[in-house]
This record gives sequence, C-alpha cells and structure tokens, in this order.
Amino acid sequence: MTSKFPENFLWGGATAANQCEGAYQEGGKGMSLVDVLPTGPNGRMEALLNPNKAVETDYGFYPSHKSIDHFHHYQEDIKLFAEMGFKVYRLSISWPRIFPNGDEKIPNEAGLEFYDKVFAECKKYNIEPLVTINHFDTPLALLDKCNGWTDRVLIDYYLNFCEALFKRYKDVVKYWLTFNEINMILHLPFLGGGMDVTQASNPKQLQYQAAHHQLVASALATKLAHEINPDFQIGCMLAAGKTYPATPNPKDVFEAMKIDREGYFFVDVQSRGYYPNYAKSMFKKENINLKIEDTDEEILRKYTVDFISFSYYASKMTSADPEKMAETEGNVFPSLKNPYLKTSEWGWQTDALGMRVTMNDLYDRYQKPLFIVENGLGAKDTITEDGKIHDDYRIEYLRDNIEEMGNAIEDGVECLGYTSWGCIDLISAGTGEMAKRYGYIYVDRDNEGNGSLKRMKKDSFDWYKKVIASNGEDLA
Ligand code: P53
Repeated sequence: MTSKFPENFLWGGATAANQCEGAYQEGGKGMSLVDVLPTGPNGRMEALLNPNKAVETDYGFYPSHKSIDHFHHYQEDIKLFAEMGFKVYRLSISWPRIFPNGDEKIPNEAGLEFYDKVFAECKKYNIEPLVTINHFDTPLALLDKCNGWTDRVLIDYYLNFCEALFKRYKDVVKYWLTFNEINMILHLPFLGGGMDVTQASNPKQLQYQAAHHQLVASALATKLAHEINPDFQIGCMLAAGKTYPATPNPKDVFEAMKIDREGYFFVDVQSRGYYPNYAKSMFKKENINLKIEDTDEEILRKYTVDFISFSYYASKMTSADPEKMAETEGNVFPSLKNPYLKTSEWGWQTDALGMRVTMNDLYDRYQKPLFIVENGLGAKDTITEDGKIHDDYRIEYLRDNIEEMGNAIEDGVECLGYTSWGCIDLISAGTGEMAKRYGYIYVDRDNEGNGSLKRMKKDSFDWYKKVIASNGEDLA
C-alpha cells in the first residue's frame, strides 16, 4: 500500500521542560514561571492571571517542582519513545536552567550538560530532536526585574540564550522553534511573556509591545541561527484552530475572521515579514502605540521563518453578539458550544476535520511547509483490573486527527512531521493537573504529587507504534 505521507515524514511526540523535567533547583537552575503556580483548575487560572499575587502566595504544593521527574528519567523515557519508533522528539530547553536569572552573560555549564546527555540519548536511537527555545519558560527573575517581555532588553537576553544553544548544539539539532504558541502572549501573558499586565491602564498596549519584542527577537534568532549553521531550519509556532461563525449571519462570519487574525497576526509577521494592514488599523482603533525602532522593519522583513509549526487541539465557535459570548469567558480561548462536535472532559471541542481545514488554511496563506507539533486529547485514565490502561478514547481522537492530516497532505499541503502533545503524561499547562493526561506512556503520579513515578505503556502505545511503522497507513 502506498502511504499518503511522504517517505521521510517525521513521526514523534512532544514535551516541554517546564511541564516534565522537575528537578527545579538542581544543577543551578533558576526559578521558572510555573514554579510559583499551584495545581487545580481554579487556583491555577487565578494565579496565571495575577502573577505578582501568585509570587507572594504560598500554595504549599507546586506540581512543577518534581513534575514527572523527567530530569532523572530521560534515558528510560527516550528509550520508550524509541520503542514506539519515534523519528523526532520535540522538547524544550529550560531557559532558567541555562541562564538562572535570564540576564547572565555566561551560560550555566551544568544546565547545558543535561541537554548534551538528552541529545546523545536521542542520537543513540536515531531520533531527530526538535527544540523549542522558549516554551512558557522565561526566567521568573525577569518578571521582577523588568516585567518580562514588556521590556526591550529581553531581546538581548533571549539572543544570548539562543547563541549559547546554537553554538553548543550546532551539530546535533537541526530543527528549532523560536517561541511556543507565540500568540499566547495575548491570552496568558504570564506564561507567554513572563509579565503581569494587571496594573496596566491598557493591557493590550503592553501585550502587543511585548509581542513586538518577541517578533523582533524571533527574526534576529533566525538570522543568528542561519549564520551559525546554514542548515538550521527555524520555525514559528502558533496555537492554531479555526474559528467558526455561530450562524451564517455575515456579522458572525466577520467576527470569526477577526478572531483568527489575532493568531495569524504573528505568523503574518514571522513568515511574510511585515505587519499586516488590519493590525495597524486595529492598533489605531484600540489606542495601541508601539515603540518600534528604525531597524526593526528591516529585521522582520529579512529574517522570516523556514517553516510554520502549530498546535491543534480543537476548533472554536464565535458570535458577534457579546451577550452570547459572555457565557464562555474564563477559557483561554472562549468558544460557544458547536452542536456538531463532541467536547472533551476539559471542555475542548474535538474536531478532526478542523485539522484539515486549519492545515489548508495555513498552507494557502503562507506556502511554507507545516509541522504539526502538538495535537492530542487530555483525558483521565484508569488502570483496570488487568493492570492495563485501555485508552481507546485517545486512540480514536488521534486516529481521526491523523487521518485528516493525511487528507490535507493529499490536498497538496506540504507537511514535515507530526509530534503529538505529551507523548508521556506530564503536568497540564492550563490547569496544573496531572490527571489531564495526553500520553502513550502513563506516569504514576496524581494531582497532589503522590505516586511512584513508574512508567507504564497504555494501549495507545502499541497503536502509535503501528501507525509509525506503517507510515500512517495502518490506523486501525
Ligand atoms: P493543557 C491553552 C489552550 C491551547 C493550548 O494544554 C495551550 C493552552 C495552555 O493551557 O497550550 C498548549 O496542558 C501548550 C502546552 C500545553 C498544551 O497546549 O492546558 O503549548 O504547553 O500543555 C495542552 O491541557
């Protein structure tokens, strides 16, 4: 049987340092943003939205401090990834592990040594690393020092970090992502930008200023990367997912377009190389005055990304009627209930065909290869009497999404690879829970931090192994 997927398609899984490593004070590591966040759906969101308050609060238990202790289990974990046949492993490098306060000149050798070992382990199994440079992991010290990415000096700190990584891993890493879900700065500015906007008279002004700094930083990182190794492939990363109109009323359609542009804005700059007119017009209307330096425009224009990566979990639905939307506030991405879709235990509306729509949309818009770097179902798992985890709900989600990814490729979309999110169970970014699991590999640990940390294969483990072995043809 011939496969829809290209022969060298990169199958694998994704994690992020801040959600799996633990060892939060080992080897000279500084504090990460998540290290001051509590667990549990309610307290967590409040803390995310009021970071300065969160810093002062003693929550007692912090899920990230130990997490799944990947820091001490990386060999075992990567071995399991290899057993599934991973061709690629997406991981992030903890910035405060390399620069504990973010503003040091010299990198922390012990931090770099940990990633030396991780990459050596990947190489052993012929697994290509895909590295997210900043995945919700701006050093916490920079919140206090300068309110994170609101300050332009972050560009220098970030580039210093990039330089340390590009030089050290010149010959072992080829694929890099500059910022995880760069549009998250508009939704969760603390995780996205290490900043607190609660005191600002116009929070959007601060958020877009910080976004500008990240966009310039991303372009300069792309420049630096290609200077250090012309073979490096640099990607941007968007939290994607189409917004559907609640009705065929053109007002709803227009509203949906506006919401999608909030995300496309970032990729428009990173891939096309300039600020789109719709954004400039919106800045005027919303009284947003960006401080842009003379050379910024040229930098953005010259150093665009090589490929477009994105996360896709669900689609959203919107209405032009503010009363209707008011009910859905509180979610990171507010959405009305779409009657045609199923909802996950955490309220995300799963939509496999939406994957095909999103891929076609992004490819039409940018004409650059895509990389799906996050996709998956967060769900509760139970160990049954036979000692196994029968996660057929997860298999169903992944099967449907992978099938539609194949269909998008048949539509003509260029796609480099697919790394499903949380290939091993880890801490949820949004809720801080351990119970919201995405993995093929179960980790024995609960929301309160109890458990042996033992790893166990779920049914989806063998299923995904078959998917990879058949290059995406055998999804049964
Ligand atoms: P969790 C919200 C909405 C969409 C994507 O999310 C998001 C978030 C943040 O919670 O983030 C990405 O863990 C992110 C990962 C995160 C994953 O989605 O809340 O890149 O760090 O874990 C899933 O279920």
